[in-house]
Amino acid sequence: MTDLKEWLSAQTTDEALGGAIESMAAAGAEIARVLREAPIAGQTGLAGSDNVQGEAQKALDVISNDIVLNHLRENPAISILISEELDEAVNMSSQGQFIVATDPLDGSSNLDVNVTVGTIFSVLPAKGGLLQRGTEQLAAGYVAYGPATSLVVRIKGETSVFTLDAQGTWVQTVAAARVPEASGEFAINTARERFWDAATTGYVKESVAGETGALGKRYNMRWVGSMVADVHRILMRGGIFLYPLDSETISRGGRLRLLYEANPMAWLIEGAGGRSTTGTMRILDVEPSDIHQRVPVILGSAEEVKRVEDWYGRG
Ligand code: AHM
Ligand code: MG
Repeated sequence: MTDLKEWLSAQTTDEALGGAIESMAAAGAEIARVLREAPIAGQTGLAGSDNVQGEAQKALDVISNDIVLNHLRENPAISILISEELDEAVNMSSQGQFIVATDPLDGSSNLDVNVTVGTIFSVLPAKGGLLQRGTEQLAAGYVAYGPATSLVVRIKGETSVFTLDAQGTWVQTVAAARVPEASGEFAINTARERFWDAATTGYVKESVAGETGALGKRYNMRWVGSMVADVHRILMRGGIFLYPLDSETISRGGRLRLLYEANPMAWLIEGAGGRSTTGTMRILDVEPSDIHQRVPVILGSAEEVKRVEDWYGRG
């Protein structure tokens, strides 16, 4: 069986890049330990502070952010950390060649009900500065804290899945994940229907019509409300995830964040043969203007994503 270390050395000769991924994997393993016993330790509920987007932080958001910070501080290859939980980018090692952008605990509103949450990360070259397009990513990954703790990571080639064993080793469990090109499952928060644009409404109506509609095909709907869980399902068995621009999120540019949610997920899904778009352009080509920038996110099975792009094309 291949472990993470072996996989990294086969993927890249850049030991520092492998080391950056190992630091995030170690942070993920530590966060998994904390989450497993958090209700016993009383680490639930609100921490009483707000993050940069004005949202209430859970105690575990803060704890996870600290864990990531500590692991990256120990790694001299990390120059800068961008985190959803921190207003400003944090300078780390002056010799470091990488920027890490992370959402240390995504989907944290699901914590109190024991539903899968995750840590998302993106690795960028430090010389490119804080605001780089997703195409510049050197690596990306996420850790999903579900029934098993999974690490999904991609450097350049395929997207690989590892599972944390009882000894703390990341064991490869899927060598090259493939998002099926076609699918009959979509993920969107349908409670937002009244805010949707014509393209989103058209796409969803057509899907819901099932075999009686123009597509002549039955669709199923899933929405965990935890991007990591929804994306992991899509990576393993196909489907499409949509958090499109709508009349409520339009003033903010979308709901999800470009640097540490949309870009790493798009990188992983594309590495598995899937597709990603804002509706009008490839997510990875979006030029960032702010480290906490938001963006519409549509990604998953290529045929479904193309169908959404088609709806946007009808303008
Ligand atoms: P967070 O970073 O504050 O946790 O928010 C991101 C999460 C995603 O995991 C998920 O896809 C989305 O928010 C759910 O949004 P909604 O509550 O509108 O369904
Ligand atoms: Mg989050």
